[in-house]
Amino acid sequence: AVNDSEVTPFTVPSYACQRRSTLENHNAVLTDALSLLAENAELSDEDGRGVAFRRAAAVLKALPSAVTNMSQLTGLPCLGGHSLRVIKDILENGTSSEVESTKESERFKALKVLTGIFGVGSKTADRWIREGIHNLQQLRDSGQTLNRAQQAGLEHYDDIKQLVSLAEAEAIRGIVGRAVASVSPEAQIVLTGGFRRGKQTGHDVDFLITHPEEGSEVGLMPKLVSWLESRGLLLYQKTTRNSYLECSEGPGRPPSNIDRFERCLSIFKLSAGQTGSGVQSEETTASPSATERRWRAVRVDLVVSPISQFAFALLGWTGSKLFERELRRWAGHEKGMSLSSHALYDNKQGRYIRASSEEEIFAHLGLEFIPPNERNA
Ligand code: DCP
Ligand code: MG
Repeated sequence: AVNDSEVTPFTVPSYACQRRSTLENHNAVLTDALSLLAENAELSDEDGRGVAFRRAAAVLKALPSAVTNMSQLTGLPCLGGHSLRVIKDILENGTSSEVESTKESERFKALKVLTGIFGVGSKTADRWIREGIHNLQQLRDSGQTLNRAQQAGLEHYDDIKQLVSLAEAEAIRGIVGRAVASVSPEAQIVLTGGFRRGKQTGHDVDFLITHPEEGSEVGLMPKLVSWLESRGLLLYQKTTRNSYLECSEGPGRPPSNIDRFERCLSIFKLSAGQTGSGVQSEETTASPSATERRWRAVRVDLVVSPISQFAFALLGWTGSKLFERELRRWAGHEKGMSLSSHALYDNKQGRYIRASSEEEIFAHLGLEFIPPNERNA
């Protein structure tokens, strides 16, 4: 007789925002494979396929133990035929031929390298690849016109592709925190993104800034950026204005999912002396120029939110990206509401629902509160 425990199917709720997804993952081999296919789909502008693979990976991440048998997957949500074939392939052969061939394909490798340049998206990378550009040297030799972001991205490529450590993120929080305090003493700054979810590394550092008095956050970003720039701390920055106006949306025009906060995308210059342990990790010593230098470049995102929208902004900027997407899908499909990083809108009642904490937003959505470290879907 077959061991019962081996064929007992797992059960998992459909939406990632109904699940507690810690950083613990008993199915990393499977989820890495599905994530690679998701990445390939996203880089090829096939977002629908990308989300399908991301959802499938998130379901496997949420399982309490490693999958050993296809029968355990019976009845699980979000596992489409394509994902199931990939999982079956790996369980039976140790690898998936589709994943291996994607990983080795020249197109995927070129898309990864080119979109790894800050300021380069999949459309630009695709155009360059069609023009025969597959790597950084070919890009430099091609004479392609690069915008300011892309020039900075190319210049700091090696630094930016290195993961940021928690120690580095905290050092930057210290510096940006001092800058914020000096331009607006009452203002508050929070580390968001992956670090708020308890990750030890990230590809960038995300901050959300607000002021306890509504309206006093206006003008904060330019002052903050000037403070940082005057001290030579920004290698690149581009600030975009807040374009969110609640009244212009009005009833029947629910808030879109696009963020319209005042936002600064930057490349921060972090000096070696500013992190407790120094900025050089073992892996970064590969580049001789990096070992001579006493600093590294780090991608830093700054967002300023009015206090009235702060809870929505905090929830929206904590991620993970899939968790956010699933929250919005839940709101729309299950509750007839529209959720964005600015507001929650009840489509039936035709009104905005206020909230001053993440807990309140989950409650309005009829969801159990999931703390940040369990949003790693
Ligand atoms: N986010 C968003 N809209 C965007 C960009 C990001 O809602 N246009 C949200 C979802 C992300 C969070 O902000 O989880 C931070 O974005 P990152 O790309 O920095 O993602 P993470 O911080 O989760 O990942 P990493 O640790 O790799 O930086
Ligand atoms: Mg981040």
